[in-house]
Amino acid sequence: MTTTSPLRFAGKPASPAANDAPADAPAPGGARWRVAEIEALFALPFLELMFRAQEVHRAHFRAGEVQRSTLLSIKTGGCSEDCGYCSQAARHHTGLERERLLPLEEVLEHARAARANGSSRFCMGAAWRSPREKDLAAVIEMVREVKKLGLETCVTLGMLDGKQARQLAEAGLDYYNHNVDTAPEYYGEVVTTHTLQDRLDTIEKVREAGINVCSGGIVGMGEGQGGRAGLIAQLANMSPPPESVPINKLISFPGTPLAGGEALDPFDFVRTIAVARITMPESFVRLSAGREQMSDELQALCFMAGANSIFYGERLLTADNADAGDDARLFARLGLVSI
Ligand code: SAM
Ligand code: DTB
Ligand code: SF4
Repeated sequence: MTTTSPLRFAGKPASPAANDAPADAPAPGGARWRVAEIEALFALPFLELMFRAQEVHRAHFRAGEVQRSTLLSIKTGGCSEDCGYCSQAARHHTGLERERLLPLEEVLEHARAARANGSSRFCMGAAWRSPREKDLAAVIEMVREVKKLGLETCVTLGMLDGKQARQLAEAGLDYYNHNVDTAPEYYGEVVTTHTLQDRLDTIEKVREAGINVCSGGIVGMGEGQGGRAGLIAQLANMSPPPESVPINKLISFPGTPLAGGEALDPFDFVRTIAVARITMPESFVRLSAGREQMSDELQALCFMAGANSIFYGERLLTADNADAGDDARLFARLGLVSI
């Protein structure tokens, strides 16, 4: 089972030259990782790749320590954007009920429960292209109050301008999540209502405001190994790379354009984690969406490959997450420690 026939990405990469250059040629624009080098990592025999990822992981982190974040969708559905994987796009008919921004007290109840469950970070997600002034003011209040509970805060609200990023920084926001999601040459095949450059601009504004960056992507959209190499290259070549790198496995929602594609070889998911670990040695690599469909053994391989963060708790945004009780048992069986 491999992703040899791309789902939608039938076209050739827009800039094949970068892929064709010899691995020892100087990287363009001062980039530290050439796509060809990253492709070479993906092409390593599985056990060799795992060994290298473990070496890098142990040189930078204590093995077995896993950070836990809990997610809450604070504003669900009805999004103006057309991201091909997303259950929350208004134009996709996924049967999802659109909801208003949650009231502060309800958010705090979830945050207290997350803290009681041993999460160190609380991530609030909103299905917006970008936040309106009134909505941002309400989210800022949530950030302030969640921080008072002693939790790290993360929000993902869509595109931001510089002023909005500074406002969030002033409220003490710790992380902003904004994913690049796939390789540059494929972005336009997945989303048409905004560009990859829009997303990179937001990430830059977040960075300039002094907020930690959480940025990653989705695998299993039919992108192939070259597409996964392009995704990792973008992230690893950010200066600095994101502090937090969520690697999501596509959750296939009936009614979305990307539903029903060919299944990803689970080892290719593990390879993506390992390559992220090797190329971003100091970042937390998060084993993110799709975990509820993974066996304990597959998750253990992801931890071996260098994943050291998970989403913990019963829900992601609109999809179910792995069961918290099962996670606690898995941590005990593997001797993992939550940080
Ligand atoms: N609207 C904001 C945005 O697009 O950044 C925040 C919410 S959006 C749902 C956050 C991220 O969730 C996306 O960038 C994508 O990586 C991930 N995601 C969304 N739907 C997914 C799916 N079906 N499978 C895997 N990951 C998904
Ligand atoms: C990220 O990279 N993954 C999270 C978080 N950032 C916001 C979201 C996953 C969403 C999975 C699909 C859903 O629950 O709707
Ligand atoms: Fe909207 Fe974010 Fe979903 Fe795209 S990924 S449709 S921007 S909620």
